Amino acid sequence: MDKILIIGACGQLGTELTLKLRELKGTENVIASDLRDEPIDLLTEGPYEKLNIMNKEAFQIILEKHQINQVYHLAAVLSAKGEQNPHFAWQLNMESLLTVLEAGKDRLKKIYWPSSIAVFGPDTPKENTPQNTVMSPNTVYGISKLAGERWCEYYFEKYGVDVRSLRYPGLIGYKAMPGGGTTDYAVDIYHKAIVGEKFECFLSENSMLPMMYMDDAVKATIDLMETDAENVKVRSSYNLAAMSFTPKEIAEEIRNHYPDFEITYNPDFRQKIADSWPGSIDDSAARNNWGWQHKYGLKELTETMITNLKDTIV
Ligand code: AKB
Repeated sequence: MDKILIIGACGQLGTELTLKLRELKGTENVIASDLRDEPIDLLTEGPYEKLNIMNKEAFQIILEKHQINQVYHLAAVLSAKGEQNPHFAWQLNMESLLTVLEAGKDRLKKIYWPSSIAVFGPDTPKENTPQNTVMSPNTVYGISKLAGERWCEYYFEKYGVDVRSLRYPGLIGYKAMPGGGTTDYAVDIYHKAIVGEKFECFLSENSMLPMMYMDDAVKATIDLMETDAENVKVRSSYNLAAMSFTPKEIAEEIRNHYPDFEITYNPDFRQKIADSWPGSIDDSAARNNWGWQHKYGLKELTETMITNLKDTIV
């Protein structure tokens, strides 16, 4: 039986992944953990542990207590926040991964760890970015994700640790807010639109970035974790894609629902980060190796975000 620990369960992806895994594996078999004393409201029904993953001892105690055999390690400092405190971001993102990978040597059957399009940089081909290409990240987040990918492959090759990973694009969902990313505008914009407010975008109107609706991201993650090990041919991290759009395009799509919606542009330091990332991603390896398929494009994303946010907020 799988006993799963989610590290960073109260975050944007963690919340939705925990809910889905509890539905699939049984609430009692999925232990949420995060820095907070108590879980967020959506996660109060199942087991919860307060955990700072920098505390290796506390991590070991939780593994032992719940007889954990799978870990989803989602805790990280993201791209924009990482630039404010680079050393801390490096320390947290790297040390926590190594702690989890070490546990993979004996106790854990499988590990999931997210990478990101941030592993790419200004020298990377921008369109249809291949799985294997020039990688020259220039954010501390991107550097830590690229180094993390190398560590994942190393632990798989050297110690047989079954660690699996996806390079997420910007993730957009309505259940939990993102924090500290460059793609966060694409969540905030919906929150402003449904309450009839004007949106000031911190990226310029033509900044094209790869994005994905949360249900697709959760599905990809669980599909990758559930597929037979022999199908997982990439042990660094898989490119993953669904749609790409600019702030101007998402605003136009929102205007199909709210014709008076207004957007202004005031690019800040995050513009440089966005400019260094690809506009679109070639994820054919994921599609060919374990059958990845996305469901949501910009139109479906916008309909779903607006319908659900209207129910929860307005
Ligand atoms: C960020 O913007 O930092 C993240 C990411 C693309 O990894 N959403």
